[in-house]
Amino acid sequence: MKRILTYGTFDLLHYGHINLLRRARALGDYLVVALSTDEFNRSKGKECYFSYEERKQLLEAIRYVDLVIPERSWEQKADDVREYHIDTVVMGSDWEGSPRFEYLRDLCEVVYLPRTPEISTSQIKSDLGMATS
Ligand code: C2G
Repeated sequence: MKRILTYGTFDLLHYGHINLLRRARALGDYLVVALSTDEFNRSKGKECYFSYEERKQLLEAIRYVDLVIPERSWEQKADDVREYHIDTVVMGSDWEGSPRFEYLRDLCEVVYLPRTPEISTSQIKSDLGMATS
């Protein structure tokens, strides 16, 4: 049973997120998504359109997602890998080589998947004339 873990905000869920989740799940048998809490997002200077509970509900409806847990800090990842017996952490290529993930190589595999071009939550917000943060 190969267990995969990924992190994200997943606000205004879109096909770029789905492409990531589908490919991450395909690398194993079980996918855990650590979802940024509203408080953690505020610390990242992000204000989500959907609350944590709304974003969690959307993620739990996706066939590729087996479990959603809260991401409350940058520092929890090693504990998450241990607690959920993770084999591989998967992120989009915008995180490629980031020290926020590379240190996990002592504990598990780290894989970066190509981002889906042309779509992002901030792009959606600007196209809709919403303030992006
Ligand atoms: N993503 C993608 N293609 C896009 C947009 C997003 O592959 N067009 C991927 C990102 O690379 C990320 C995941 O989808 O792996 C979630 O994206 P965000 O919600 O923007 O997550 P982010 O703000 O990068 O938060 O601790 C790490 C953070 O929680 C990651």
